[in-house]
Amino acid sequence: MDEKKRILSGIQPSGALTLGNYVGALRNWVELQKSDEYDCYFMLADMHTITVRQLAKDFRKNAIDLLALFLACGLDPEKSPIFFQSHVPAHAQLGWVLTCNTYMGEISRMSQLKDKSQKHEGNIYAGLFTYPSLMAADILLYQADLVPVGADQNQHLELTRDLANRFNNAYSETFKVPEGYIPKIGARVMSLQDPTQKMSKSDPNENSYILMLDSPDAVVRKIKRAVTDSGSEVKRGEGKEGVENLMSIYCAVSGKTMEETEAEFLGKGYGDFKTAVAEAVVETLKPIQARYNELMANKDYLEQVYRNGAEVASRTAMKTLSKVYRKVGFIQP
Ligand code: ATP
Ligand code: LTN
Repeated sequence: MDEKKRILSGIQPSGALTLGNYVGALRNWVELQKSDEYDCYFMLADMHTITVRQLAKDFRKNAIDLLALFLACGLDPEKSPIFFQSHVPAHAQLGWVLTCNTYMGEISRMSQLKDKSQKHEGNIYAGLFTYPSLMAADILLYQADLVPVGADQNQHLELTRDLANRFNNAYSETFKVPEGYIPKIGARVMSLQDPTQKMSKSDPNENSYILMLDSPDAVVRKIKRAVTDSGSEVKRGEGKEGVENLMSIYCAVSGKTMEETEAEFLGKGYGDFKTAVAEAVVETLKPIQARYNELMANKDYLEQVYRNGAEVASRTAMKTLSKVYRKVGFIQP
């Protein structure tokens, strides 16, 4: 019997991937998969993306782009299914059952709902509201033990755990109650222009984020322009959030600790430090971008990856869904 712990995570194909998505989530997926200690499922959360209106042409491009980036970052489709959420109907099916077990009160408290409804004011669909119960379905369908995500997803994970416990108590043991896996460094990469805000691909100011596909020139320019403070010391501290954010980016891509970084730049100014951060980021992105370009030239391979992924994922998902349907009392078809 397979004793390995299960992992499920997802990223939305809602636009170009940022360095925040990479160090907060994707990079950890690669490490966890490599460790061979887990049985992993990696999902492109395309059904979540349509909670905000998408232009079909751009949406299709973003979806294939993200798949190629998953592979370019090192995810191995031979080891784990990599699939589109919309290709596994059980997500929508369990999502509905869980929506019917979610209180209006608890779902209204989600802070991502508040953020996104402010951003899309006048254009807020009900899917944005019920989105967390679909995310819970994504996780619970696979009986995941661990969910590697950035810190901003904590609240959604809490709700997932509450829903799992609620269902288990009401209908008997059905779902594994999952834990989050949130990295120590890079769980919340901040905007380069405003270190009180999360780095976000939907930020209108393109100097605020680094994209995984940014050219070396763009990376250097954006890091040079990043907000620091009027001091000159590379260290953590009150009022030094901008520097600290650059330090955590540096640590995340170089593998160094914050202490090592402070020691390395002792007596040096922000100019030297920013040059080093930019170089380290460029070096991290270079092989990923090269691999991405190769993969984008091989659409047949990408298609094979997601088709195969959906087939394997569907089998696991259906096992849970059938149990749930039986327990809630649906007549067997
Ligand atoms: P948006 O910025 O448009 O709100 P998003 O990037 O937050 O989108 P996703 O693409 O679904 O949303 O996020 C995918 C993963 O990346 C999640 O695990 C999320 O926690 C993580 N993530 C997103 N932004 C950051 C960040 N700035 N720092 C660390 N992790 C992040
Ligand atoms: N909600 C996440 C994306 C997401 C996800 C998931 C993450 C959808 N389903 C399941 C982990 C597990 C986001 O917007 N960042």
